[in-house]
Amino acid sequence: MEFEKIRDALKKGEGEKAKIRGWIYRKRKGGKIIFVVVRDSTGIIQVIVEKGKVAEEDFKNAKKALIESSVEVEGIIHEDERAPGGREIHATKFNVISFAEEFPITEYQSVEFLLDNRHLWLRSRKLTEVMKLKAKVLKFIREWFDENEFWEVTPSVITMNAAEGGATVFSFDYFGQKAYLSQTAQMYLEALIFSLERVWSLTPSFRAEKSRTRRHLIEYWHLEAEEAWVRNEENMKLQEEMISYVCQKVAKECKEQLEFLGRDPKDLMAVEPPFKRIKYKDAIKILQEKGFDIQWGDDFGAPHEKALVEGEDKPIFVTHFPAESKAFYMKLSPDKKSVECADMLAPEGYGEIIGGSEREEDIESMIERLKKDGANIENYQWYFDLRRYGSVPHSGFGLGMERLICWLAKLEHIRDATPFPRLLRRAYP
Ligand code: NSS
Repeated sequence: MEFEKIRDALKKGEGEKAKIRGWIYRKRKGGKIIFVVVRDSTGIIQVIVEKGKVAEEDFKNAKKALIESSVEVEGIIHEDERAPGGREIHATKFNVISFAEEFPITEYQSVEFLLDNRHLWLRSRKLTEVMKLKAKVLKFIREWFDENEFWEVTPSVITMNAAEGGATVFSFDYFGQKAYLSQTAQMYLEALIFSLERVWSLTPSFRAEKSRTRRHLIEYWHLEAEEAWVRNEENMKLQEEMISYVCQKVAKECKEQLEFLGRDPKDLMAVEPPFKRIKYKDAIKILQEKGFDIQWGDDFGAPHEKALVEGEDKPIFVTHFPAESKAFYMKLSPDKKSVECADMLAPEGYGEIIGGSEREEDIESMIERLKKDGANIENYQWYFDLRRYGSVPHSGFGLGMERLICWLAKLEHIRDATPFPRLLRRAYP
């Protein structure tokens, strides 16, 4: 008999044979009976190891094996309402593959301790469900891009351009030249639209954020798209369609994960186009009316973003931010003070999940703005070439995968949306 997944063993009936393998999740000892809950990637099942029903050696080993020991089990399915999943296995064989040492993680542990032991804490049910959800979300996003004629491309994460500004860029020595870890793939995606028209990529992005917040990672997975012949409004349309598609799919196909994480699928079913659009200048008025001390030109912090989505059950866009507060590549609006951009804010105060804009085509205007940030203009000549040879109106956006997962999975902190979070002063393990 082949090994089967615990999920499949749980579908079997009384008296059927089962053969599973996994790790000891919980254990309780009686005199002649040991209750061992075993987990694998698909679920947990209770195994009853009874003296006399298995070889003497197997019983001794089952007694000795600590939590997280790896095991192989053969036995007979027995239906029992009290067992998780309503079935248990009465073992006929209990083979310990590796005896675990005393597992360092017990019930109540500090956040720092769990982060130090991240490589082990990844086995927890919560992180397992989050990782599964993230994999599904990536699959749904891929489907959506595929159905909408986007090509997936693979830009470099080593670059000479700090597109999102010098303040948060990591630099390093590239054989005697100063290079950066990419903050965004955008400029490379822009180069690719001239042959492929609609492209997207998923790459790590790096931000040397000096602040400790619940929404910032130093390294995050950046999902970016760029579209030829598209202006700001259509760019927003694409984003709301993509996010709605993902929410609908997650609501329907990830019920198990959502239930465990405490997210009602109905919340996500409600997410469908169109999303509300608010101009930055009106957002400022709304915030002032709500009692915030904020003026035109100020950036939004978490409390502002939370106030703006109050009462909303789906994301909203805030558009037309002041040019000074945004990157050099965003197209200036006719008023020359604001830019053709949109931030998508998730409901429930999860904050900005997407930043996008129409792209500037005027080289002089970009140079002027780059100079203000002290950038080396020479490194941008290749980018200006894109405007010199057959420029077209185009737009794009960047989605922080972990920010999206935070919202969908109702996470308190972005660190749990990625297996090995890179945080201020933490790159271990
Ligand atoms: O800086 S962004 O707002 N925009 C860009 O990088 C554009 N160049 C993207 C583009 O148009 N192709 O970042 C985009 C998103 C932002 O909305 C967040 O969801 C996420 O990237 N982001 C982050 N997630 C986690 N941690 C940090 N530090 C972070 N910074 C941005």
